Formats: sequence, structure tokens, C-alpha cells
Amino acid sequence: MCRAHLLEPAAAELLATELRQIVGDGNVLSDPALTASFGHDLTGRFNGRPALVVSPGDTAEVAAVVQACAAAQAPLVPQGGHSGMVGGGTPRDGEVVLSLRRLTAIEPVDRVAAQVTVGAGVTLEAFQRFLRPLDLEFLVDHGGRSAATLGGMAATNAGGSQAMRHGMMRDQVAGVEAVLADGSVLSRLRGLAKDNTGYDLTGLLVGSEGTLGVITRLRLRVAPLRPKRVTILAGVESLDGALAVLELLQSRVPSVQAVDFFEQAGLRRVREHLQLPAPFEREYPTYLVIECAGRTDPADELDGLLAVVADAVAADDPEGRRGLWRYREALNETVTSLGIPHKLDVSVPVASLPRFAREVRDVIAAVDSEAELIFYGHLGDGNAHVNVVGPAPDDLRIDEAVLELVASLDGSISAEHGVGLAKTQWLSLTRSAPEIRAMREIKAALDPRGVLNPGRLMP
Ligand code: S2G
Ligand code: ZN
Repeated sequence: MCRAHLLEPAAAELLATELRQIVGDGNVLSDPALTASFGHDLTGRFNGRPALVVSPGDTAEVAAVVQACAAAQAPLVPQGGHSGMVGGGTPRDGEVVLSLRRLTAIEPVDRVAAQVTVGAGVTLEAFQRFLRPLDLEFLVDHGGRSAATLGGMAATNAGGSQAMRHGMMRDQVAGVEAVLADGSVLSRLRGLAKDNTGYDLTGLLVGSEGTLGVITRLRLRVAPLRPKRVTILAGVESLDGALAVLELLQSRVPSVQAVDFFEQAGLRRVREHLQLPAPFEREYPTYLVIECAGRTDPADELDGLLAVVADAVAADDPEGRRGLWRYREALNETVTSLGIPHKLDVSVPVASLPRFAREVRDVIAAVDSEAELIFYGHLGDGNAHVNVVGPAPDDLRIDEAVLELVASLDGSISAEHGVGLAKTQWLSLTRSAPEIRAMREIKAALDPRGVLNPGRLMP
């Protein structure tokens, strides 16, 4: 079994010539000045100089590209919007980036099945714009919507703020078309509600982070647009208090679809970064962004809410709602403006979140008392985004200490961003030896030469 290895310049030129015959001259980049931007991720933490960047135009071209790279034993890094947070789509020096950005076809909506087939390169934002005039919506949403592609979101099983109500990407994917490491095409786009004929290969490929196949098209579930939305920014005295609000919402407000949280330290940094006004007269330790959506106005379900929060401001118009979400969604760019962050996207049982919030501070301070913590996430999922700025990118002591704390609380070292390059060494904190063995055997069976995204997801 020959292993893929980083490409020497001569081999890269040979391969580039072959790839140009497949996708056309303009869709293969080898000039470092042109390929450089494909090697830097959004957080600045992962950087690589790809040997080549190839942009196929459809599944057949992707299949031919994969075959050519496999024959040349050239490691392939599938890349969508490159908005991932764990280096899953960032090439290492000498790897070949296979960009899915050109696969942007959206087929007519199958309204009776409430499904639509889309290309992997369609961004989430473009898909939302396509659906809105059709009185439809897609039930996964997150702050990276302008860059993130639907194929990349499927490959990483993206979550976002509405996962507490509607699930993650896997729950919205009715089928995929993907190119396997031998260039064969696996296509399951019929979107049958019932098709009980063997292993769930769609479910296996979703969340496989480009290591088992290159997703080129998706059959996605869509939902009737719920036009009545209310967004509330609330101040609460503690995360324990926030859980009391969550419990009330879960039990009394069926239209609630997002309950995100962030802290005063994060609010202060966002206000500095974006010159935003303070949302309230006074500061609160913890803030919630609550979103309700329905066919009828959710406001009347919320009358009990004001009794359990210290302060609240609400908006039901798009502009006003965007303004409230901005305090939360700007945290990622704000953190990156402070320095290269250690982004630890983790989950713990929801009831353990307050304890985790307390102990994670001690764990970080014990390693580096100067490190700055910006702590936020999705309360409804027990999903915390532990962002630490200060330690050098390759100083992983805090990363290790935080992930070990998560494991001690029966949590997961990655809630929604995936494992990528960033967390392979800690996979055993969340996955058992039999599970890792089974995943290795699946990888060896489907990609024996290690061409697809080697080194990602598994050590
Ligand atoms: C968040 C990053 C989302 C994104 O803020 O919830 O999961 O891609 C993170 O900006
Ligand atoms: Zn998130």
C-alpha cells in the first residue's frame, strides 16, 4: 500500500499538466502568488503552501482529478469556503487543494418532498437567498454563512445556533454524491424518505471531514419559512440563571430555536472592535441571545420571560434582529483581531456548563495567568467556544488542559467544528480504542493509499 507523499516540484508540474487537461488551464493554479491564499485559514493558526490548487467544475471532473492525484500519490485537501476552525481544509506544504467552489448549481426545489439538490460549492448565504423568495428556509445557520459552503458544512457536520431545535447538518442531509479515493462516484440523491438497503453511507460521509470521499452534491431537506421571528438580547446574573431561562423556554416556548450565550468580557471586546453601543444601562456577567421563529407571532409565548431575566431588549424586524445578533456573531472576528486564538469548540452535558465555566478559568490560569479567555457558545447544546488568546500557536498546554477537563465532565473535545488537524492528538479523550480502531479500518478500506485529507481527523 503506497502512501501519498508531499509533491516534489517536478512531480507537481507533471500532475498540473494532467489536471489542466481535465479542468482547463485556468482552473489549475501552481504559481505560489496565486495559491498562497488557499493556504491560510480564517483564524491565522493554520498555514501551508499547496503544491497546486485545482478547481473542477462538476462531479465527473472531480472524479478524474481524484484518480490523477491518486495515481501520482499526491495528497488531496478538499476545500469549500475554507471557513473551518480546525485546519481541516487547510493544506500543508506540498499538498494539493481540490477546491469545490465552482460546484454552485442549485436544481429546482422538489416541493412535494421538501428537498433540493445543490452543488457542494454553494455558500450557506447564497442558499438562504435562493430559498427566501420561495417561502422556504434551511434549518442550519451560523455566523460563517457568507463563506461556508454546503459541502464543507456537510463534511464537518456543522452545527450553529439552531442545532438545539433542528439538529446539525447530518439531520438536514437526505443524500450525497461523493467521489471516493479510487475515483468512483457514490451517488445517493434520490432523497427517498425510506430506503433501508444497507449501511448508511450518506451518514458516514457527513462529518468525515474529506477523509473518506469528496462530497460534490447534496440532497438537502428544506422547511416552510417561518416568517415571524423575535430576537431577544437578555442580561442574566450567571450561567446558572441562564439555565433557568433555558428550562423555561424549553418547557413553555415551542417556537424557540436558538439560545446562545456570551460574557461581559466578550461584549467589551466586541464593542471595542466594532464601536458598538452598550446594549443596557449596566453590565451583566452573562448575556443570552434568544431567537424564536414561527408562522404566528411568538411574542405572546414570551411574557413569562421578563420575570426570569435581569434585563432584555427585543427586536422583530430584520435590521433590529441583525443588530442584536451582531454582539454574538462578531465574537469570532473580534477574537481573531486580538491575536491567533486557541479555539476550543467543546460540549459538556448542559447541566454541567456552569461548573465547566468556573473550572475552565482555573485550568487556564494555572497554565498561563496572562492568557485572555473569551467564552461563549450555544447554551441549548452545552456547546462552549473556549477562545484563548495570548499563548503562542504551538504552545498547546492550555488546549490539553481544557480538553482533559472536558473529558472529565463526559463532554466532547469537538462539538461542531470537527477534529481537523487541530485535535487529532486528543481524539482518544472522546473516542474509545474500539471506536478509533473501527474508524481506522473504515479509512483503510475506503482510502488505502491515504490520498484524501491525510492526517486530518485521525492521528
Ligand atoms: C460560533 C463559529 C461560527 C462561524 O460562533 O458559534 O461556531 O463559523 C462558531 O463563524
Ligand atoms: Zn458555534
